[in-house]
Amino acid sequence: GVKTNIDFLVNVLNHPKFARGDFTTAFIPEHPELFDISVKKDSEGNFLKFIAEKVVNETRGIKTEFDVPHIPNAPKPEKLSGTKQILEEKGPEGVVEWIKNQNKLLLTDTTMRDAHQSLMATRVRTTDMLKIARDTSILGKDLFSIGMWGGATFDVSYRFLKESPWERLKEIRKRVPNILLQMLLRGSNAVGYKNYPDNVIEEFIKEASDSGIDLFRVFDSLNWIKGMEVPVREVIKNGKIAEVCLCYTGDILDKSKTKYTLDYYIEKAKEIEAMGAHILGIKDMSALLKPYAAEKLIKALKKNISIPIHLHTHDTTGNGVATVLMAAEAGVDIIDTAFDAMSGLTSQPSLNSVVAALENTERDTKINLDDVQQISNYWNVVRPVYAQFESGLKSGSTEIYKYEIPGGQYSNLKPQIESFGLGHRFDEIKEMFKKVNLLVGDIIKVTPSSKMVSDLAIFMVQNNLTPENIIEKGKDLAFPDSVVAYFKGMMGQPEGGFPKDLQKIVLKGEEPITCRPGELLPSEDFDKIKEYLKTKHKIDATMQDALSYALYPSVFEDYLKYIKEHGDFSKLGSDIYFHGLAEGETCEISLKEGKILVVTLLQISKLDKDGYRTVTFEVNGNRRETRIKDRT
Ligand code: 3PY
Ligand code: ZN
Repeated sequence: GVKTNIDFLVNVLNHPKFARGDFTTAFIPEHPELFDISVKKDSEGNFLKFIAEKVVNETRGIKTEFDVPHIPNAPKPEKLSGTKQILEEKGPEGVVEWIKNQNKLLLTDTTMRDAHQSLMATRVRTTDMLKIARDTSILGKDLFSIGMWGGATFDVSYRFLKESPWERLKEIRKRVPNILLQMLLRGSNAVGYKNYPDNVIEEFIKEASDSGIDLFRVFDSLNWIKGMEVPVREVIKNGKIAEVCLCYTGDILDKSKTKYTLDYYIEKAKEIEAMGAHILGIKDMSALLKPYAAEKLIKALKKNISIPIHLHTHDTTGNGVATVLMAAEAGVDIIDTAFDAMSGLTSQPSLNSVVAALENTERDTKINLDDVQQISNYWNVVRPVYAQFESGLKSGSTEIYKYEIPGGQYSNLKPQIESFGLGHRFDEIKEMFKKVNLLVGDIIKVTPSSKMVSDLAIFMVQNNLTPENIIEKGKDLAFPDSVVAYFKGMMGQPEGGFPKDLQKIVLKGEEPITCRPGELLPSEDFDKIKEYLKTKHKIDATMQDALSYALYPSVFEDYLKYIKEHGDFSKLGSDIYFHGLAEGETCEISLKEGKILVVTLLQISKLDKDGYRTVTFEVNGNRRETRIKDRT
């Protein structure tokens, strides 16, 4: 009917190609999605339904009052030039040269990636980052880099936040023209938990480079150098900065520990320098690098390699700032920190504390404390909105030295274990984590190897297995996928090889591999993926879409389905996104079409005989009702 034709016309007019004037007569036949008039993205109804769902099934209209964060709106200096301009003008080698000429300690801020990954299960939404991004570029203009992508942020954006990580990168880049943007790449696992074919890694790095990433921090979850060759080569090929990591575990000060010694780290660092890395990253994901160990390590590395050193640590054990200061004293070039409102505990040590500690010393960061305080103030007000995702840890946890559990994983482990109904056995599982590490060969534990260790620890507690009886009892058990993948060699090769007995029990006759897993995996056919996405989801798939599908097929498809069925809520304020509206509360919602809705939640009705509740709103002066099934 008439309505159908109008919807079709709206779809045509809103199509980006049509809007750009970039179309031919084949435009309509080539875009079957134009006929898809069931989707009314951003429509008023979608938003009301979203809020009504939230209040009926989650909040019941009860909501804490959140303060509105102050956006500093700092005046833009005439020339806003930073590390990004050095990269653009002089390339990665120019950046390396520049770092070497600095006496000041250079700082990376991790607020938009590892800090929220470690403190609140990676849930910070793009909209909250964008509000402070421009100010960060001005008030934080002396930062070396901003860590804002990679690690778990890619998966979580699609899976839980229903927003595009690519969009996040693009929008932050627009607002931060002067500071290097940095991502964490899990070597051959990219931003996932398994090995991908080489062409996925290559295309991913190319696309991330083109979309705004300047510095790739690459690591391998077993410190297996071979596992990083493809990504490092690709980063260099794209003219970006390759920061290659040495993951730190154990304790070099403890003479009784003979596997991960100072010599082990020096040898690895030399290999990393030899593979063409621009910067050496020390990745202390579990906060095991004690202050005096940091001094010893950095001093030794400085003697043995000539590329700059970038230290990444966490504050899990409570010694974070001390480690940073000792590393600074020993000559480290760059340190990861987080704005104080987002620092400490399982996150990074506080940027503000480090800046203050080094004022008027040789390594003075020259960062203005009052300026960065304004950014901290913003995050201080944003953080309570995400309280439901915080782990509840109230203090540092020195027992981590014993268990060697990475920061992000430590804060996640308790809820994960509770979800298995094993909450009361948390201490036992931590002990088992330690035992399992030794059982699988005393390995580096970081995503995904750390997840394998916790999967096995939980599995052993569930099945009453012990290191003593696993060989006997494990014969009849199917081990978790991650454990099978590890012993098969699909995560790479651990230092010192696999324990052979357990490997046989887990693999049950299957042969392990010793080469790079990427060599065996068939290349991904991106054209085929694009074709599939076009047919199945009616989208004009870009390389970014195809990559997202290649990395996380079902997560990406669920995301597409969600957006299509429910709408895109990525621009909705986080207090509403997570907490809905309180009865009587009013909010403004901007629709993509440019329209603004002023929405008040009037009331939530009693349960009707069919198990539904009617939620009544006032929208721009008109009464609107939505009936929602009560699933609680
Ligand atoms: C990640 O891989 O996401 C990490 O942060 C590892 O420490
Ligand atoms: Zn980390």
